[in-house]
Amino acid sequence: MFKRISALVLAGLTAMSMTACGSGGGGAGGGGDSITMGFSQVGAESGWRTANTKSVQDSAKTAGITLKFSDAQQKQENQIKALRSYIQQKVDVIAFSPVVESGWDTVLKEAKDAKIPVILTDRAVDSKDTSLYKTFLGSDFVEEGKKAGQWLVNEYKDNKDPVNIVELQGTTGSAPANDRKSGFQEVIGADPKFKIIASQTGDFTRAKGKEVMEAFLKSNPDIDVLYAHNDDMGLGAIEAIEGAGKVPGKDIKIITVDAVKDGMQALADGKINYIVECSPLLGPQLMDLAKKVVKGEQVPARVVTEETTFTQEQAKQVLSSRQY
Ligand code: GYE
Repeated sequence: MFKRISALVLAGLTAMSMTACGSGGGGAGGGGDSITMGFSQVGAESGWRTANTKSVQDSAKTAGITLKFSDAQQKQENQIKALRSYIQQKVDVIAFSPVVESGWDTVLKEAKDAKIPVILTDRAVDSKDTSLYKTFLGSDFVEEGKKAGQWLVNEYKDNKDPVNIVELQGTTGSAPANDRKSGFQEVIGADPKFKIIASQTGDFTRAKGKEVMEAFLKSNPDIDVLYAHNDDMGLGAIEAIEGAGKVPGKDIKIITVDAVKDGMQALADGKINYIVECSPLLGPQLMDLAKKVVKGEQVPARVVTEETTFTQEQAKQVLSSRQY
């Protein structure tokens, strides 16, 4: 049962006067105890995102939560609009995966004033006021960057020559791009032989990953390693590398993050050398947290997803059972 009775009564009145969509907003109209969640997704930029969206939608169904879902096409302004519309509709809880880290304080304050709890899922915000959201569920991206760096340090431990690295960054200003870069840098920075000779965003997409890698290959004849912040950009880059007559995984070693099926296939095929896992299956935990915050229960301020890493051999073993 809800604790936010007064908010609900208000929600009910508003819903009756304002909307006819009958989606059970705020438990409105029916007076039942079903929860309505407004979820603003980043976009559909990668295999990871597709799996994440499916996980959220499936888990909402299983949990009996009514989901209002919107896709922001990687644009912050679209997400802010979606959040405002959820506030207006007086949903019970808002969950969103912020495309970039900065610039959320105003709209989060609006949600707080409307007494709608907010859950950050997948990506973080840099708001100083942590009372603007209830919890943040997602991976530790700095740790992922470190794992990528550690593999590289180990791979080149007997090598004295410079190692020329190119980096395909995720969406500029996003938490995973910022953190995967800094975690990686922290580990490889301890040895001056590792040199990042080019680093640019590929927006987490395959098409942009290919395009930027083509440019890298043209201006840098001597690339030893590609570090791509996700599988999709790595997969696009593989096409560029093959197009330039080089062998991915051999002439250029490739490290990526995510471990979606297509990435794992390329790893098993020897085209990628190492993948740091980032799980998109956040739906079940998100729904549990949503139920708790709507009831007014305490939840941990941070819930970190458990993840592993994969070598080529390990990819061959788990590929057939990979869910996404
Ligand atoms: O790694 C990438 C997606 O935020 C963790 O976003 C997510 C990242 C994921 O586009 O593939």
